[in-house]
Amino acid sequence: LLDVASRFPLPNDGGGGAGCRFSYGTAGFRADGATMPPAVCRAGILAAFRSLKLAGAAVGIVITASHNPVGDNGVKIADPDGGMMAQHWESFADALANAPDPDALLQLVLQFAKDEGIPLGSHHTAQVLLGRDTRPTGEYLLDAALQGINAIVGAHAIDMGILTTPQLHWMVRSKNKGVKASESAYFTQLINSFRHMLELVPKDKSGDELANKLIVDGANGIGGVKLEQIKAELSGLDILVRNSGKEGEGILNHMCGADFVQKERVTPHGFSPEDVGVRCASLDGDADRLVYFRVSSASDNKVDLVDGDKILSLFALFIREQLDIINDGSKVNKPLPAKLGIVQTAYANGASTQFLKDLGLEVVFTPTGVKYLHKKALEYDIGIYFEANGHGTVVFSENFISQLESLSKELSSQDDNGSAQYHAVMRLMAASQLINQAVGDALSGLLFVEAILQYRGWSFQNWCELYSDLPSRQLKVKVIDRSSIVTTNAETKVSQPSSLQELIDKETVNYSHGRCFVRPSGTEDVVRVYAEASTQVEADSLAKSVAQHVG
Ligand code: 16G
Ligand code: ZN
Repeated sequence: LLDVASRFPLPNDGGGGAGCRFSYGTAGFRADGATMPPAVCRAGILAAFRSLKLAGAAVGIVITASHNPVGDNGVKIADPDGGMMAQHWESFADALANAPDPDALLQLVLQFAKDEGIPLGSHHTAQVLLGRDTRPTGEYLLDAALQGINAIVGAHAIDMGILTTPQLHWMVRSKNKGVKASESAYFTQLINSFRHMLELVPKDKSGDELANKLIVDGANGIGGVKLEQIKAELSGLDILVRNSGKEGEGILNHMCGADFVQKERVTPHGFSPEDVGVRCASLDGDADRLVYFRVSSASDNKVDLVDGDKILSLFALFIREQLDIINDGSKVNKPLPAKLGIVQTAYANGASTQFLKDLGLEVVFTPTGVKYLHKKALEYDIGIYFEANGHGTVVFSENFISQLESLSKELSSQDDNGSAQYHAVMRLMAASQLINQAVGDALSGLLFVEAILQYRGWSFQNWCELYSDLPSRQLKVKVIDRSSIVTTNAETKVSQPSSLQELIDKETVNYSHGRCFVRPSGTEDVVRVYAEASTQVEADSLAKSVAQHVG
């Protein structure tokens, strides 16, 4: 350990210097790629420890900075279930990344091992699967991670290569379930479950000629590369990938990708007025975010956006309908009680929340960040979560899956496998295979969207019309210390400074459908302001006046 730590000294002002202090935020450690090796090496040590603590279960390391510029990089750890690393280890992660010198690092590690009862020594094993995105610093950071892992006796690193973030999370989960954790197993699962979903589309639902055509903006990242690999096997879908990451097509996330399209609401690089009317999707640089859009007119570069909230609404509608079909079935002796929960954040457009509540669904809120939403979603038989920015998935409890399995057996033994109930059961089973259970996954989400649109015989227009978004505005405010703002109620209210919430309330009551909240960003040194109101002018004005109180 001493040896490895001395090979990766912290940058000069690291370990307490204000300019460079690593903090394990919502997305792990993230910074300029060139400054990352010490943090990534230490993340390797951390991951090996995590696996040792969990009796040698496989954990994961992903080297990516997602939608951020190509020069940035980052590292985060996946727990054995494929989800984010347990939150109570984050403070150890911070301490480890900022330990000022090799001796301090060694002391910290030994103390933590003692406090947590982590078994050290040659009889204990640890396994860490590693994946990285296409960033040029990835290979060099991978080496730093490997050195960190190998510094721990008994730890075994397995490099899975260049992958989307959700692929690596899926592999970690699969490995621990005793399922083959390879890329081909992942692809086979997507392709087969997508085919099952299409086989279950009612025969009368055939759309027009544009119905199967989809153009995908791959953000010049890894998602487009993977989609190119499997698209020929996705029968029933005609996919064209742009910004595919091929040499000369453009720079990762630059003027393209899900984050760009969702925030700027303009066409990504590579799209033109010729694409008017065609259904398009956009992934982010590591393919864990997905939004849809359509070039709105030939005269400007604006798009009609379908964000994470509307993807969630489509999923919720579909799942609710299948549950209703199952439970309305006269031949089912026992109904299938399912607790269906929808998880959103304060950024969810108010119109989406209203739409979901009008369907009679239970909608709950958590703070921003996948780790919070995912955890909440796991409390349900079927939990559907999405952030407006396109990160989300649907999680099915094991208990519910086994109930579906027994029901399908019961129905087919009664010769009922032509019935509507049986089809609905099979659709939910296929959906649970198609949609990534470990983490939000743009590729599996995209295929789920496409299957549902075909099932309903819906065009992009039908989907857009589910509800109309309330106009909204987001602003960033630079402050001296963003941690001076503390929020509560899933970030919808400010608790400190106490006077600020009163000021926000006073502004908000002046607007019809007014809603406004502020929160310190977890990834940038700013405070974010979000406002919503009946008109764009009002949303802008509400955001502006609240921003003045913050600044
Ligand atoms: C991270 C989060 C994302 C969240 C965003 C908020 C994960 C994997 N990613 O990118 O979910 O929306 O941070 O950023 O959790 P902010 O705190 O700067 O607004
Ligand atoms: Zn991402």
